[in-house]
Amino acid sequence: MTQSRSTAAPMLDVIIIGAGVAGLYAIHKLRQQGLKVRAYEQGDDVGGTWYWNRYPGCRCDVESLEYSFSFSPELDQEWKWPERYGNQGEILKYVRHVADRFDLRRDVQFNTRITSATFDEASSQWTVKTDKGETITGRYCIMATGNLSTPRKPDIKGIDSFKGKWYHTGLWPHDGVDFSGLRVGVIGTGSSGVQSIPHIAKQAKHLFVFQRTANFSLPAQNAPMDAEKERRHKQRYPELRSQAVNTPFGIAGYPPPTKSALEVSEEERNAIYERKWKEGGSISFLYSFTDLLTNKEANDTASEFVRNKIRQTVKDPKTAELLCPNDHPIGTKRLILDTNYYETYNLPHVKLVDIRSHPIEEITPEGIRTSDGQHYDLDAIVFATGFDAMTGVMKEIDIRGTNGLSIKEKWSNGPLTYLGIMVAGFPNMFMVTGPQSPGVKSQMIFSCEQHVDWIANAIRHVSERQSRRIEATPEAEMAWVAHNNEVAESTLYVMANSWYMGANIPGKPRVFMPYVGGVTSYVQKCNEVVANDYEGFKLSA
Ligand code: N01
Repeated sequence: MTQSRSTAAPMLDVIIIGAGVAGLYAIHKLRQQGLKVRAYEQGDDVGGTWYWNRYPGCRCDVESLEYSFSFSPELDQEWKWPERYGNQGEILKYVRHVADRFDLRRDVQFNTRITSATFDEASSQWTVKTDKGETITGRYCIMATGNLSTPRKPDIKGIDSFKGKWYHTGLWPHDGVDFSGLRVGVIGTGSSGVQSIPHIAKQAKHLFVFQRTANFSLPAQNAPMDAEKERRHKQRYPELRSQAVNTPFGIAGYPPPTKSALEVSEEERNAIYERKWKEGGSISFLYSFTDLLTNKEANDTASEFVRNKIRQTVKDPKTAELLCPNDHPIGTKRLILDTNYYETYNLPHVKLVDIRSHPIEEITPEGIRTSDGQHYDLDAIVFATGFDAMTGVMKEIDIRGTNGLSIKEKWSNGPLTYLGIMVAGFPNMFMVTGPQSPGVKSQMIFSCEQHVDWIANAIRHVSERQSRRIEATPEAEMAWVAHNNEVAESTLYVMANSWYMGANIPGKPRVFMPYVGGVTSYVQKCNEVVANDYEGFKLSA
């Protein structure tokens, strides 16, 4: 009989789970504070989401000059982004460069999955276990585990009987996939599906897109980096970086709207939408008017503008109508940026299959059968079916706080956090961009840095107070969750069956998870908490 080997590693100040953008910055920041840290990473390299999501067409929807670390002015000046929006390969190259330039890899253990994390009351320490049989202890534990880290393959009858190859966009093979000459089915039309479909269509002999819900997508208008724009942006980097905090999404440089969509004539309104459409980008479009995310009537004007664009682009009127989203206001699900998505449906070998009217009944050894009796013969299936977002990864690790309470039990009716940073009953455990923080509704790297800086200060504060333990109080947590829900309810976001709501996972509690009160008010709140002597947190020896 073999026994799993259990070795005791030396105690750390901070255990970091994940070596994506958040984990890497946490290593850098906390090491500067003289702390002994180590990150544990499941993959064999750094990069997190940009390491796993290698599907063709994967590209960031925030411009590359903005989607980057801000902690090093030298890095800001040195790095050259080749395109307006970074593609997966470019962004991964950048993250790797950051890891090397700041010598971060020496504090990362790769190919290591954390299976459990347990808080010990007596010592005020966390003990984590790895899939390699190691046991590590540390004063603090930082969950730098990302929000979209748990890819989800749907539970479709017969799924394991398929004789061809299948792929998930969030777990794409590192050496790529050649679809040349193949009959391919893509299930899912969120960002991953919409970005990959035009690329898969370039190779496949036949492409069937199985769409349950149509989503809004805008043209990215991606292009090679404009040298003059880059020069001007780099000149103003410090100013733009500090302005980001005074914006709703943590992205500076977009003039905020001043008028309601209902205040202007239809002609003026459409001219503004047209200009934004040509400029490309979701922030710019959502900034057309003040009330697109709060007033349904205002939102309808933008939704209809985009639906008309789809009708003008897609030649077959029936396909165009199926591609027109009509179950949610524009922007209440992640607004997608694409390159040639709608145009792809004009290709003769690409067919949209409406699985809203005729759901997938089963996956057979040879393909997919829908409820109208149609069978689609396939050589490969691509699941672009998304993630168990925001809470999935936290629930996959057996995390236990005081009294042995697990995070899974604590969050059985949806996530409960204070500021999206801590959870009452889980002392000394911090989350980077956890639920109920703006994370996924902001420029992600900005929010990762803001949280890591806040956490680093909190750790320093605990030690200055000669305490060993910091935890959110249940009262502060309850008030924050209520505030989060109240803010969400005042917007149109709650009208969409999105992953923000947990709606994509059967049985997952329907709770609106991100904080949508905007980056400015969120950061103000975080700063106020500190100014008020860590209001809502309890320190103890
Ligand atoms: O996942 P999704 P994603 N049968 O959940 C469908 C970020 N991201 O990977 O809507 C049939 O959005 C599902 O249909 P429905 C970004 O934040 C960013 O595309 O549930 N269909 C939907 O169409 C994004 O929002 C970038 O009816 C099923 C799709 O699968 C987030 O990641 C790029 C199904 C899932 O869409 C997630 O995007 C990529 C089933 N059983 C991702 N189950 C950029 O930066 C699910 N679907 C640009």
